[in-house]
Amino acid sequence: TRQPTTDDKFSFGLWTVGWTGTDPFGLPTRPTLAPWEYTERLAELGVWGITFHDNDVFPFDADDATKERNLARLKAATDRCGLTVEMVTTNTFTHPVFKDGGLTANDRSIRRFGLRKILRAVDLAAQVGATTFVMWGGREGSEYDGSKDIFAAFERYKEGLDTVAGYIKSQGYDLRIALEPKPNEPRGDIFLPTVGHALALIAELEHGDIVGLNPETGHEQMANLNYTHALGQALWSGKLFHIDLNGQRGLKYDQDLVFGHGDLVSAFFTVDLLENGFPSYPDGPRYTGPRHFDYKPARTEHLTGVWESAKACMATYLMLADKARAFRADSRVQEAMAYSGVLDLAQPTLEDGESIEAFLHIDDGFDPDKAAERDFGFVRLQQLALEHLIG
Ligand code: GLT
Ligand code: MN
Ligand code: MN
Ligand code: MN
Repeated sequence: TRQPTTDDKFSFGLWTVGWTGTDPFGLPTRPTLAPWEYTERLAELGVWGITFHDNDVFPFDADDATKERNLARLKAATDRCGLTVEMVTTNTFTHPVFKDGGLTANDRSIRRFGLRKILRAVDLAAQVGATTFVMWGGREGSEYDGSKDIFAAFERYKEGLDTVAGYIKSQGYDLRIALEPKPNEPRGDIFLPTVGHALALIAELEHGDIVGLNPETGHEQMANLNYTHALGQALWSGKLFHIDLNGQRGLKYDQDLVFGHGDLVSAFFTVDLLENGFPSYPDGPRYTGPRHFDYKPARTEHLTGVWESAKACMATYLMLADKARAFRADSRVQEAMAYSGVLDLAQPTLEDGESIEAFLHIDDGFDPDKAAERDFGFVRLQQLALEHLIG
C-alpha cells in the first residue's frame, strides 16, 4: 500500500495513541508521553489532523496559566508539523464528580459545573481552530431504572445541548456539535445508545441545525447494529458531521480495536460508502470530513507497537479504499447490481403527480405470485465483494 498523505485526511485522538493501557483490571503497561510528543510522531506517519479532550492537554484541576502554557506548546507542535486540530471534545467522564453524569446528573450543582466545563471547552475548540465539537455523554445514563426520571433526563439533555449550540451561534464560532452514541460502558445504560436515538433527540432541539453525529464503528456494533447503515442514515439526514473508525468483534466490552481488526466485511462496505457514496446517487450526499480513528493500541504492545497500530489503521483504510474502487468499477459487479435491482430502488414508487385515488383503484395486472418468482442474486453480488476483498 502507498504511504498516507495529508490529502487522505487521517486524524487521531491524542487519547488513542496516548492510551497507556490502564483498564478496570490493570495498571498502565506503557509510559506516558507529552501531548506534543504524540503529535510529532503522528505527523511523521502522514497523519493530517489530531483531536483531543480538554484534559488530554491539561489536568482537570489546572490553573489558567498551566492551561495556556500546555495549549501553546501543543499548538506550536501542530503548527510546526503542519497538523490540523480538527476536533476538540470535553472530558465529562473521568473525574468522580461526573459519576452520575454531566448534563443529566440528578445533582443540579454538578449539572451546572458540567455545563460550564463544556462551554469552556467550546471556547478552547474555537481558539485552536477546530470545526467539530464532539459530545460523548459516556456518564449520561444509569445502572438502575429507578434512579432516573427519563423525562427529566431528556429535558436536561436538551437544555444542555441547546445551551451549548446556542452559545456557539452567539459567539459566531465556525463549529458544529457531533453527538457520539454508545449503548453502554461505562454506564449500565447510556442515553443516546445508537445513531437513531441521537437523531431523534436532535430533531427536538431548538438549535439542532448545528448538531449532528459522530458515529463510532464499535459502538453501533456493541448494540448489534450495522455501522454502515448508521452512517448511511446519518448521511441521508444531513447529519454525518464526524466519524470514529475502529474495530469490534461482536457483543463484548468496547474493544476499540484497530480499524479492520473487527468485522472486516463490514469495514469494506463502510469504506465503500465513505469513498464511493451511494450507488444510485453520484451527486448525492458524501462524507468529506476527517477519516478519524478512535481506537486503543493493545496494552500488550510497546510504544513501537503503538505507532505500528496507528499505521495499520491507515494502511487498512487505504487498502479497503482501493478494493472498494475496484469493486465499483468491475463490470461484473455493475451487472450483478443491475440484476439485483440495486439501482432501481432510487425510482419513486408513485408516478410524478399520481393521484392516490387513481393509484388505489388502478389495475396494472400485477401478479404477486409471478413477482415472487423473481431472483435477486444478492449472494453473487456479495461474493464479488469478497473476491475483491480477499481475492
Ligand atoms: C472516550 C470514548 C470515545 C470517545 C471519546 C470522546 S472519549 O475515549 O471511549 O469513544 O470518542 O469523548
Ligand atoms: Mn469505543
Ligand atoms: Mn473509546
Ligand atoms: Mn469514540
